[in-house]
Amino acid sequence: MDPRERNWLFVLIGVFLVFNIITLSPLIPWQRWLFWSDPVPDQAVRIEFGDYEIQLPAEGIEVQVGEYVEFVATTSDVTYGLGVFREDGTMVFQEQVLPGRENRIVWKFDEAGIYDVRSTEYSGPRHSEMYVPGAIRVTQ
Ligand SMILES: [Cu+2]
Repeated sequence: MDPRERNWLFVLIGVFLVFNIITLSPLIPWQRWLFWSDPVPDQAVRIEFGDYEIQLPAEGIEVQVGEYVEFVATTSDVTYGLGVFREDGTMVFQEQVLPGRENRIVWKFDEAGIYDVRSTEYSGPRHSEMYVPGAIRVTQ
């Protein structure tokens, strides 16, 4: 191997290592709990998918900023997606909802507000109807 090639290879390996060490570090605030802790949820919210409908808890979803919420999503037929969106349409998080299992995700909301729920997995011709505006209310 040419020495210049070898040096370039070391530079690439160095860039790879530094990038991964920084982005996976517990010094990054949002990585601290996502990767480096195993929080006990303060509440669990069950969401059921089936026949192109999203069934939220009848009492609504009320969450406080900073608490850990476990979303438990199930589907009675095909694969859907549980997507949570801010009012401006930007996505907060999403997970696939697979049949035959409880699909779990723990989340901590950083900002108070009203959040929408959409299906984020194309599930069939009525997929675009799977939209629940104002589904989650997050308070301080
Ligand atoms: Cu869908």
